[in-house]
Amino acid sequence: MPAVVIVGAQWGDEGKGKATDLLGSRVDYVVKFNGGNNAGHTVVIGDQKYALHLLPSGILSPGCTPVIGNGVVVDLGVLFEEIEGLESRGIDTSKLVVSANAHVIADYNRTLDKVNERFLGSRKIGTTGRGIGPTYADKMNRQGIRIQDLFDEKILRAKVEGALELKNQILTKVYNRRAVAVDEIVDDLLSYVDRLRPMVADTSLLLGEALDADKTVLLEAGQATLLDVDHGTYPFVTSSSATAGGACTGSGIPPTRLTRVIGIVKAYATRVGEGPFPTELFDEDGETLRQQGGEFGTTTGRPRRCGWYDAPIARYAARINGLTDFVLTKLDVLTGFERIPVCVAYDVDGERVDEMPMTQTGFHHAKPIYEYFEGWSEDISGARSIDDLPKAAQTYVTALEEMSGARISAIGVGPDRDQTIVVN
Ligand code: 2SA
Ligand code: GDP
Ligand code: MG
Repeated sequence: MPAVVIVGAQWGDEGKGKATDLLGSRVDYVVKFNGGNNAGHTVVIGDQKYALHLLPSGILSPGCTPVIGNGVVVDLGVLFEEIEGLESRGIDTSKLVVSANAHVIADYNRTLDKVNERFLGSRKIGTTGRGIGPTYADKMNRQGIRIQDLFDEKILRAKVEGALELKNQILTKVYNRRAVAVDEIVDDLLSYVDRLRPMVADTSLLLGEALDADKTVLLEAGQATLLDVDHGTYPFVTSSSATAGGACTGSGIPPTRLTRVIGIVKAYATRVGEGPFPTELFDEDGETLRQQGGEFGTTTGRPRRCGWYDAPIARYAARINGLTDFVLTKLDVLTGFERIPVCVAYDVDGERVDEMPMTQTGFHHAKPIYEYFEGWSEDISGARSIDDLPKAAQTYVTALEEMSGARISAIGVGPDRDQTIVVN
């Protein structure tokens, strides 16, 4: 009855999609438990490339049941667009199950996300503009619309009316926008009901029964540890629980049933949006990482900020998530650098700090203390065992493992499913 969690150990885009897809061919259920269509996973299978935003990566593995858990916020337009896109490429999506307790992203939440950001000006978060924050705010404020509400028009209308009462005041009086009509929202949401009905289930019951029957469940995080609303670089975070704890609350699988927690970590670091990033590079090396690593957002196409590997962050992720192991990705992207710096600790206002600083101000002030590793120039994309890697790459991987607080069980040397070294 294994329940395995996959989380991002940095700021996202570590390659969780590929790792989930790799394991997905051997599991019975893949569950998305947080976030919404702000996520972007690119999965490459042979000559086919798939960009997924809302659907769990397990949708690409025949035999696997993909589940959208209660912790997810669902944009119904995007859901059906993605389903249709995959179906037209011959992918069977009929097994998809959606939690009755998941929240829906209403059109006014997308509007509010964009106008909030504009209003914040230089204090903006750099969100994806998909309505994620306002939808989670409604959930916490007990004004959210859940999937199950769509099946009772009277309840749906009452909830939309309630949600719009204050929002229309804010939209018209603060943001100078037009008021949103209740009918507009209700009609839009109801237009999905017939297609949605067969997919909706009590997913925590479904998953509990699956584990009882010795099935394997993979829980796939969107975003990452440093973007988690509690444990990330608040306020420069997403609005959901992207860590292992969130896998439980966002799926209804209790902590005592989790058997493995895998942290996906890139051989360097990237971040999208605003917020502190101690190892960020503003020079040619940063541009080389961006180009060689294809570091552009899957959802918005935004260029990702790039920097060197930050070991205190990886250790933090290992601790917060209770990682059993790391999957190290994109080692191939470092090929060609003569010398590779790794941040081993921070200098915070003249003091050496070995762990993630306690306060955000401390983290904003953190300057990386680097250790330098010899690079390699050989193409490593064909390596399938540690012994196939040049000595310098082996030394780099061993050093990261020692610094980061959990063993490395696999190494990515290219985007393809097969371009992976499994470490025994
Ligand atoms: P939001 O939209 O409220 O979740 O934004 C809040 C912060 O979270 C960051 N965030 C992300 N960072 C990296 N990748 C993400 N997904 C896409 C991808 C990004 C894209 O996988 O490529 O396409 O631009 C993602 N989603 C949210 C965001 O940048 C804000 O800092
Ligand atoms: P996610 O959000 O964590 O799933 O990651 P994304 O899909 O947004 O970004 C990771 C990108 O790196 C994708 O384009 C993957 O195809 C690619 N990728 C994953 N693993 C590797 C790897 O080991 N090497 C290289 N070169 N690319 C990889
Ligand atoms: Mg991504």
